[in-house]
Amino acid sequence: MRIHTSICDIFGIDYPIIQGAMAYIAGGRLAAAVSEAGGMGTIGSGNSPASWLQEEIRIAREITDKNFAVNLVLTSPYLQENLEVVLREKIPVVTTGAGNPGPFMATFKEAGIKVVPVVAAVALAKRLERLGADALVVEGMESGGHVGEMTTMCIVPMVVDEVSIPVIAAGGIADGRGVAAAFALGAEGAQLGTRFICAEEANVHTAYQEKVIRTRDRGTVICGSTTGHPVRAIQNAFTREYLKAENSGADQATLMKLGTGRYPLAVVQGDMEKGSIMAGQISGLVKKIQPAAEIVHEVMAEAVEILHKLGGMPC
Ligand code: TUI
Repeated sequence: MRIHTSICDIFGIDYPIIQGAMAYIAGGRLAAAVSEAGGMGTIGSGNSPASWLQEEIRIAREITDKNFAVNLVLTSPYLQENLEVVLREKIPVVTTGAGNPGPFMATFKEAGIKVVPVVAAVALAKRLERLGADALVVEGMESGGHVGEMTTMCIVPMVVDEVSIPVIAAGGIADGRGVAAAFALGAEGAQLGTRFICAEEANVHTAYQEKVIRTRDRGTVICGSTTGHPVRAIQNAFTREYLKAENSGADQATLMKLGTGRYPLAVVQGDMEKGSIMAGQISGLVKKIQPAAEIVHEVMAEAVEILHKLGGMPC
């Protein structure tokens, strides 16, 4: 049995597995490895400038002829220049995060780009469907990085009931059980981020990967709820300091200063105490560092086996 859904046709891929766009960590090498394995790789442009994105696209294209996506973070100071790179390089699929891509929808559509906004609520999902979104990633607050307020279990079926375009479930998915559950909720694809932090091809300090592997249930926290930009990260000296300041009523400027530069500190320098180690709650299920292709194949095989077993359950 092979799982083939509308997402495979829209993206031109073999398996309805999307690698989540983790800023900087998901560079060209990871995206290309996932796409080569039959899933959808995504380059995470995060807060990086266009020169970074341009180089990662070049790296990916050297490794694979297959489609890969680029994710644009709508709060990035480099959004406009990254958008221009996407158009110039004729990237076939764009995902967006951390905001409403409504103002850019016409530009993407005119360029023939498939647009897949990441949403965390029903109202925005419906609005973006009307504006021409080709599919949606619906992300629960189990995910790492910027989070909404709803859980995957609740928000995915709610959006599925309200839109006609395909839905990809995200947040809290790291193995075949999660992928099978996503299909049960009515999604036609699943996006995995945290598991791919521990891919060999991820652009990340080994200490970050080892930290994800050591993290158990209740090992992540949400910082920044009072700023309007809540972020999930693995608990450490930085999150304790930040939450202490936040809980004692620190103003926005203080919090901004406290948080600036913390992500590169973790990703590039491997500082596991002072850095911000963004990762999802599902870190507790991630066991080892392995090639991205192995993750794609393992997860798909597991999902197929579970769906097969469920099909044969007595009822
Ligand atoms: O985008 C994410 N997660 C992210 S983006 C990000 S940026 C960054 N990371 C590291 C270093 C520097 C920068 C980190 N994590 N997830 C997708 C997502 N989007 N989840 C929730 C949302 C969302 C939230 C509000 C989507 C739309 C939205 O709309 C609000 C509105 O304006 O209606």
